[in-house]
Amino acid sequence: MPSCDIFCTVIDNFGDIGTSWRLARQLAAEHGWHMRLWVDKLEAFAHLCPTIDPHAYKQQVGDIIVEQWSTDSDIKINIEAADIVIEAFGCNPPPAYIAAMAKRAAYQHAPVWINLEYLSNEPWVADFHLKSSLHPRYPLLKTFFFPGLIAGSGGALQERTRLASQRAFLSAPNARIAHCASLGVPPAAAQATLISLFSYENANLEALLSAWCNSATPITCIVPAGIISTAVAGFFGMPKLAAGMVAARGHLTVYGVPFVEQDRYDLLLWICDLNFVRGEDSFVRAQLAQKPFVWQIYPQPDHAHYVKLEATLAAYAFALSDEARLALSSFWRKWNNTSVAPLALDWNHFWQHRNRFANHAINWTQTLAKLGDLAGNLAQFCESQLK
Ligand code: TRH
Repeated sequence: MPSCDIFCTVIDNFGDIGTSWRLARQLAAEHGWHMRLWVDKLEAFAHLCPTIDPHAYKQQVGDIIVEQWSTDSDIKINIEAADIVIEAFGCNPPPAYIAAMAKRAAYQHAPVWINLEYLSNEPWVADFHLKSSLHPRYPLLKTFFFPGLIAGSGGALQERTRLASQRAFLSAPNARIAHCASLGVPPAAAQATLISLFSYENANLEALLSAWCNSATPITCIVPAGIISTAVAGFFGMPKLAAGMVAARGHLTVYGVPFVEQDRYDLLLWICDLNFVRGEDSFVRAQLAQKPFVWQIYPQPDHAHYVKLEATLAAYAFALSDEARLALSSFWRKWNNTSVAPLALDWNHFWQHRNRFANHAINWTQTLAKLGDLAGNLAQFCESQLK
């Protein structure tokens, strides 16, 4: 089985390491690859994988070797390059490692070098996916792999066991109540809508929370610790909404919960009626959860994200009825504060379509399945290049 090194720099937040960690685990578990993951900020990694020791230079977590990637280790690298090298999101492996790749190319098969790009659904992705470029100095080809939700892209990460695990988990009596309890959230009223809220700072948060306070039926909102939990606390006039804290107004009750390890976060997405997600990895997991969701895209300074949001809406909302598609699109746009969203955030207009959104969320996973799973697509390509 091939060896593979993944390099990951944590730019900010958790998406870079979240995606790299998921990919590493899947390639090891489903494809038998010998995985080593190089990460520059282990403290960020420890948030979603608590067994990580943020101070260890080298450690083994399950089947995966995790190496701290620092300037220091860059100098110390005196190793053979792996069969397959994945740089997550154009992070540029250390020069010493690239030299080791070139050295290896001189006496055996050159490593298959992949640049795993950010997920995008813009039509040009299909033209660039799996295209290669030659290194300016060494006889090394770098291939660009584009995750996406559209035909011609590399697909999204979808573990083989995911669906069966989700079914088994949800078939347990009181799965929702038990998981809420494990997060310190008491059982909600039977008719309450359960919502998870994971997002960046958001100018429309107050409007959303006000709408929930005035909702005709009870809403229970679970907020993992982070930027948005502080903003939610502000709405209630509290200094913070830490794990274990609760606030209520009108028909809305919010609970602060801890930022939990990655697999437990999936369970939260599975039990909620609606999930607010952001960035890249939670966005994909919300789709796989087969539940309605609202996406806050990672904001870019030049508003490049507006185009990406529209491309995603075009793909995701395509099969909805006209009315439901409009309601979903205008709500997502408003939540992302885009220039094409002049109207106020209208919760009731959006949520009146909840049954359509719920059915669509289930059907959508069939569309995703047709694209194949990212790890499987990537493994197939890399292994074909090694022959
Ligand atoms: O943290 P993010 O905002 O990451 C972003 C995006 O990836 C963005 O595209 C990128 O440019 C930027 O990082 C640098 O959102 P994302 O992608 O959803 O990653 C969050 C990760 O955290 C995901 O793997 C799920 C995980 N998570 C947990 O493990 N536990 C939790 O309790 C929560 C709320 C999230």
